[in-house]
Amino acid sequence: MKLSLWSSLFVSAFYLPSSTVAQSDGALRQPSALSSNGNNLEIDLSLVEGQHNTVAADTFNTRLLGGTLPGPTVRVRAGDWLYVNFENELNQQSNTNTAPNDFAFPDSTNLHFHGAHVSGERPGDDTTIVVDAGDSYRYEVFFPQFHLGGTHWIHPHRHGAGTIQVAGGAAQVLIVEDEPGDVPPEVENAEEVILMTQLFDTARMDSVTRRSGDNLFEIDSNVGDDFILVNGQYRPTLEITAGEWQRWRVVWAAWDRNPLDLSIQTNGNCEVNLLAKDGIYINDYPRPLTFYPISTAGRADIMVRCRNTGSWTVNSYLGDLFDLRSVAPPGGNGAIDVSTPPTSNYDFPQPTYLNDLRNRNPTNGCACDTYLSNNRLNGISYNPNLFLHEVALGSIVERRLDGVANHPYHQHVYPFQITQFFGVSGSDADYHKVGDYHDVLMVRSSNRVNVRYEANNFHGRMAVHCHRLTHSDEGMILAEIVTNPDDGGVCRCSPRDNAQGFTRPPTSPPTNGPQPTNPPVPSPTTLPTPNPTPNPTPNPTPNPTPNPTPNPTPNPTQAPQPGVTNPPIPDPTPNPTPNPTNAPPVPLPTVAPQPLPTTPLPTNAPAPGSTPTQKPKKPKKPKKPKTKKPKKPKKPKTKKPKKPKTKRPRKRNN
Ligand SMILES: [Cu+2]
Repeated sequence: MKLSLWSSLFVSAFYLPSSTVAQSDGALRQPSALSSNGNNLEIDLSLVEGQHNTVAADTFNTRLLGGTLPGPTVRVRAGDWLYVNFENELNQQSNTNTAPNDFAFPDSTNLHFHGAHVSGERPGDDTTIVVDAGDSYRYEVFFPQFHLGGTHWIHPHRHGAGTIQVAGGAAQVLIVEDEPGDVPPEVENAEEVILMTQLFDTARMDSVTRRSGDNLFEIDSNVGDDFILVNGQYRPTLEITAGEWQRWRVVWAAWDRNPLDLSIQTNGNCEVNLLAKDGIYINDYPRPLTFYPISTAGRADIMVRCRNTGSWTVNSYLGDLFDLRSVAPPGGNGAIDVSTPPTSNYDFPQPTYLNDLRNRNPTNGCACDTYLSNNRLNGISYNPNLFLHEVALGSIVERRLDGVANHPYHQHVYPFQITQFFGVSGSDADYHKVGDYHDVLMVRSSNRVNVRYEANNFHGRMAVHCHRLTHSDEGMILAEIVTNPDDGGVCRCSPRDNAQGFTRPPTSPPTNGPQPTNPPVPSPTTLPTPNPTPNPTPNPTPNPTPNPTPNPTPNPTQAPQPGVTNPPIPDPTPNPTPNPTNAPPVPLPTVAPQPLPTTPLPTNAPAPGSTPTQKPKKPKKPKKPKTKKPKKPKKPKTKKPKKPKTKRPRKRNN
């Protein structure tokens, strides 16, 4: 916007500090990438102290994944194992906060694979894993052959430290590649642009660091209390060639309340269509939209093509986010051809974990209320040994969410389909439609939303929480537990208020489930789990419950027993969980802390009873995980050239 000379002088003289002048970090850059060659991906990744350079801040000292902001993009393919040799290279500061459900443990960490449909059990996406300063952990994450291509992200998820680490910039994009034919030609051929957007809020971080007892994070902003960086850059410029499609992979890698409210206003000079949300293709692409209220932690894939040259500002809720500059095609006479419309009614792959559940009834007992309020879910504060709801594997599950006008509700492992709103309106109604799948959802105009998911692939822990990480760190996080009906697993709800929750019922491993092509290999390099933290986060339940657990574990105070009733499992969890019985004395928990999986589930394997429509994947060249010991400081591998698109038959389910 052009201001007159007088008003410019007036504004700068009276309203803005002298340092607040138009600033930019220049042309938009893409994060570096670590790519699967189609045969699994093994990476070394560290959380380290680092400095970030941007015109937005003079001093910017923080914690970074891979040493950069954002960290390197991780690109995997369906059917891959992702092995992450993860090291926490932070130094443990003295006197940091260790209080439960508070901003605490700033130098302790772990990883979450946000949006990935993968196991929530270790050595996969289990966010109860704790990697303390100086320790390491080898994540082994299996992306099923039927995993849909999409845009996700990776960030630390250590309870108490989520805010300080994510809000400090520790995050990276995770992409599951499309297979040939998965997407329409204009999408497959589009230039890809990653737009990793991260919020920095100096005032909030002052409070978070103070309560955490942290002296590492330090930021000296030039541009006010809060600002958003795109790929680590302040107000960069994105160039697009007129007449050509770009696929924007927008990640709102955030931790606070506000949806991104991405606004792409080009006066009709550019076509702008929603393609996918939270890494899942919508069922009515191309959905033309210029305003995107992407929930905290959500993603939007957006197709953009400009018919004219020109320059426009793309905004977020904080104002200018980046400039979009459309330039004439090189070489020719400037002819711009936009005559071919985007593909309509495209048959995107629809794996069974993304089945349309709008007209299918929830399984008996599987429709439960989940109420987000007062830093609790259904009145329960964080407790890693307690589960909010139990789900029998194979069930269609309904969650009647209450509180989503203020709390971005997020599910790990299983994304969910919106099945009913209660009063949605305005831009919310354009962006959020019944039938859409999400993994995180806040809808300002509809405090109540019903969602469904089909629990048809993975057993075990499935974290659910508010993605305002300030709330989550203060207790607004629990997990649901998916159990095997063969072992008595049923659907059960915790009531909305004064809920008791459920402990993990005894389960036995599936007996004849399909095996992953690359079964988990005992990995001698896997380091033992970091020792139990001196102050275990497991707390006595805040609301002592008079009743014993519905399924009391035999001898909960005894150490986990090797499979007495179950056949020996190869490679029992190499990472023993902190033994609750060794914890310092705590007031008698009324819900007995259970030794975590007495019977380790082969959680990375497709569950038994996985739908037969998911054909076993084509055998890949067997590749053993490398057995090398993770080396100490090792920089992320350099980007490999994007591999040529080879035909790898996609298993479609429908
Ligand atoms: Cu919240």
